[in-house]
Amino acid sequence: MESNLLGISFAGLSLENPTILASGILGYTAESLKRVAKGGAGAVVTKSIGASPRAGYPNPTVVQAEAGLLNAMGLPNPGIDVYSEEIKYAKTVLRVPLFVSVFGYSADEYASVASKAVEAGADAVELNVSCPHVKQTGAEIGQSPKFLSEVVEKTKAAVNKPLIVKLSPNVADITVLAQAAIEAGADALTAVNTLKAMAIDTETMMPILSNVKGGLSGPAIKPVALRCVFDIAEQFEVPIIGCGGITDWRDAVEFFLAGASAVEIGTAVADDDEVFRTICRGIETYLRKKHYGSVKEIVGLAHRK
Ligand code: RRO
Repeated sequence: MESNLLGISFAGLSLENPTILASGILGYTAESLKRVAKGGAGAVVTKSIGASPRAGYPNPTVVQAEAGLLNAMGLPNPGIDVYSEEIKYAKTVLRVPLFVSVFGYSADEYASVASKAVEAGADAVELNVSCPHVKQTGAEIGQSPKFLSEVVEKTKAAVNKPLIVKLSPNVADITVLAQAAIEAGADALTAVNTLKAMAIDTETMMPILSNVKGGLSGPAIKPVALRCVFDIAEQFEVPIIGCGGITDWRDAVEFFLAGASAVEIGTAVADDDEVFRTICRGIETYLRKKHYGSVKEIVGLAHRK
C-alpha cells in the first residue's frame, strides 16, 4: 500500500489510511481489535465503555434487516476499571491508533470514563452520545444541544487527547447538534450512529428484538448518513468521520466527496475482516485514475458550486 496516497492527519493523529473500525463491531478484546488492524484498518474504535459493568439486553439483540442489521445490544460492557487493563494490553499489540468509545449517564460520568480511558492509553476518545435505544444516555443526550454541550465541555476539560463526538441521525437537523458539539470543544465529529428502527415477527405477531426497538446499520442507512455528513460539512470546517453503510470503495469515496476526511466501517466487517484493505485498494485505484495525489484532495469536492 502506498501510504502517501492514503495517509491522513486527523485531529492531530497520523493515520496510515482513512478507514477505521466503527464502534460496536468485534470491539472489546485487544485480540479482536488486532485482527481488524491486520485487515488493514487505519485506526480502531472499541465498543462503548461506561463507568460500571452492564449486562446489556437479553436475546434477541440482533436481527438481519432488508439491507443491514438491526441491533439493540443495550451497551453491554465490563466497565472502565476492568477495561483499562484491556486498553493497556491493546496498546502493546496494536500498531494503529486506538480510539476508545465512551458513554455515561451524566456529564461528570462521561468525563471520568474518558479520563480513565486516556490514562490507560487511548489515543483518542469517541463520545457516544447517540445510542438510539438506551434510556438516560446516548441519543437522549445527543438530541439535546444543552446536554450535549455540557457533556462535551466537561469531557474536553478532562482529557488531553482528541475528542470525537459521534452524532445521532435521529434528529430533525443534525447541524444544530454539530454546532453545539463544536462550540463545546469537539475536535472532530463522527456522523452517524444507527437509525432508530424495529422489526416484527409475523408468526408471533410481536417485535423481534427483546428491547422492541433498536438501531439500523448497513447499506440501508448509507444515503441518510451521507446526507448528514454533507449537511455538516456545508456549514462547518470540523474534521468529520463518515459512518453508515460503507461496504466498498465507492461508498467511501462518496463520503470523502461529501466532506468526510475518514470513514468508519462496521456492519461490512462482520462479513469480511479484509474489507479495509479491499476498500483502500479501491480508493487508491480511483485516485490514480482521477489523477489525484492524495485522498485529502477529494474531501468535500461535492460542495463545489
Ligand atoms: O449497544 C448498543 O445497543 C448500541 C450502541 Br451503544 C450504539 O451506540 N448504537 C447501537 O446501534 N447499538
